Amino acid sequence: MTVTTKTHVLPCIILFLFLSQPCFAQSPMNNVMGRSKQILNGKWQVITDWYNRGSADSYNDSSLNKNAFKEFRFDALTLNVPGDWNSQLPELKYYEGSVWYRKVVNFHKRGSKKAFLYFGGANYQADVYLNGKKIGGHEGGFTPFQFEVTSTIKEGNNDLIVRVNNQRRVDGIPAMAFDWWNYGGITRDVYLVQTTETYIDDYFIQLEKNSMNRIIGWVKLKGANRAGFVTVSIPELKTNRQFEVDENGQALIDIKGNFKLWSPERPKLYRVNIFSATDTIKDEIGFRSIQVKGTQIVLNGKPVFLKGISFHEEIPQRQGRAVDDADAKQLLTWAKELGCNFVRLAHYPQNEHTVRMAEAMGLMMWEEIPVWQGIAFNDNIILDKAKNMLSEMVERDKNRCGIIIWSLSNETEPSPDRNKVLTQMAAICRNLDSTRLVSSAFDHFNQEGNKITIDDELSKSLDVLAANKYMGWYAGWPSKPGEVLWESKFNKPLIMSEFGGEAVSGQHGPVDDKSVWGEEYQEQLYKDNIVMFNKIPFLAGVCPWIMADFRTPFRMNLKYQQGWNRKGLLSEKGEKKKAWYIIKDFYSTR
Ligand code: GCB
Repeated sequence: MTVTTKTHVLPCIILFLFLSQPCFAQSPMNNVMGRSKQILNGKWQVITDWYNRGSADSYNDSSLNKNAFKEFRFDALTLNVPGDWNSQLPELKYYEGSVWYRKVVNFHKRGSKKAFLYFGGANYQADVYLNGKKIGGHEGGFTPFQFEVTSTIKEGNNDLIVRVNNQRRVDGIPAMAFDWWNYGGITRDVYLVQTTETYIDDYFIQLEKNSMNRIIGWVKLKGANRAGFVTVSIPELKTNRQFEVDENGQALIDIKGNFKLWSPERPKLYRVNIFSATDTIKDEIGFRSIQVKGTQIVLNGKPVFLKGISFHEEIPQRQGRAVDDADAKQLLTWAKELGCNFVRLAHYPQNEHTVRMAEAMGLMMWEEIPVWQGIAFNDNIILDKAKNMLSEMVERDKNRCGIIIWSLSNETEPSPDRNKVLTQMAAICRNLDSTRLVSSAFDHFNQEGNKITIDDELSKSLDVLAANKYMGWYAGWPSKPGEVLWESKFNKPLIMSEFGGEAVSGQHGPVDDKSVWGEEYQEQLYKDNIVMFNKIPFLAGVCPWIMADFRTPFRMNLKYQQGWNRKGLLSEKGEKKKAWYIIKDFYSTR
């Protein structure tokens, strides 16, 4: 047993690095929620490692050998998982660094099953150790990761340790500055999943692009005995079809049916059961078609106007991350109350609970990866990292018909490096999933007088154009709102993916003076923007920024902001500002 004293810390780390194998997360299994699993949520013991002094070795067996001297030892300090650390301990409000988490996991092996540790998300970098061995690491705060632990986990108690670090980094995604709170921690559910030796790892069951009655997809098995057939059944349609598994463990699916199509008005989901020789998985899946025709977005063959709202994965009243179904319900109920048929999940893949609930509530979704301003596109590593995040997002949510748009980035400055990376990303995205639309939100336009032209070359690689334009807030009006002329060099639909302005709830002032942060100014700004929107012939949707005031160290105006971005239609307490009613009215007429 290593006794770690100050003088021993460094040799300990070196020894540890030498002994540990480089290991990374595997791509996570699909539909973890539908699996047989042990939920590892709850209180985890923690150690805050302010100066990053810890090595895994320092933490091994701390409870098993109580007499050993430990400078770092897990004791009475705990944090809830899932949860951010910033809102749980006052001294961690602004903390950006490492926290070590520990959980004793009681395990009982069932038959010849395989075991996996599955993390819904940990912000930003996670390193995972089981019974003193590093089992892998993961970078990226908003997508799931898993490790197979069949040979590492033992019957009875197991020591699971996770080091989470949320320091911002130049080559991170997002990078050094972003307009939201950098909540650190194991912010999503943790599961210990048991599967059969050969199991259904992944599947893609959606309508073929442009079709309303044909599913083209696949089921993938993992394990030693993959040969044979899989069955896909949709009991409500009396569909029960067998498909042969090829030598790579993949069965191609082709099912024709008379589906009731999913739509915001009727968010129909079907029970879909998938069987292999040794495994079964159930899901609720909807079917719809989404296309672009000229400048229109077309849902199930009919043009649709996206009545959207953006929100962060945050419960403002609690000043913390949204973590579960109850939190998702609060955010999505607000969106429904506003009259939305669409939500922009800003600015990163949000919790699977939220995505599933939004779909069940009839909300179309835009999901994006946190490629947000200031990204080091000139660094070769960025493409790899963005690619990982994109595929982890698409892999998790590709069976959610509510998702209609994958977005690659937000407000990136046009440059050869940026164009190269994002063009490749668009191709990668379509390769992962050819059935949805691809977009990216821009804030660079060619403006001359009252004429704003969308001319970003990256538009060629996108299906839907998206503009973040703060008319009346960051930019003054160049003319009367009804005289602003939007033009586009591309025959594609446009979503006004962000617009708005700040107001402190309960603060009042003149409609034409933004310096007082009054609700009346924000209300007028919304009215003016709507006048402008009504004149944009290729506008296919709008998405105000943002549903509720949100916390961000970006916003330090001591009088009005105090660490809050005040562009919410709702205050941090959920009070409706005047602008809320303007959008609600607008949506009721579209
Ligand atoms: C933007 C960003 C968003 C910010 C917002 C703002 O353009 O996309 O993340 O929070 O503006 O409030 O300025």
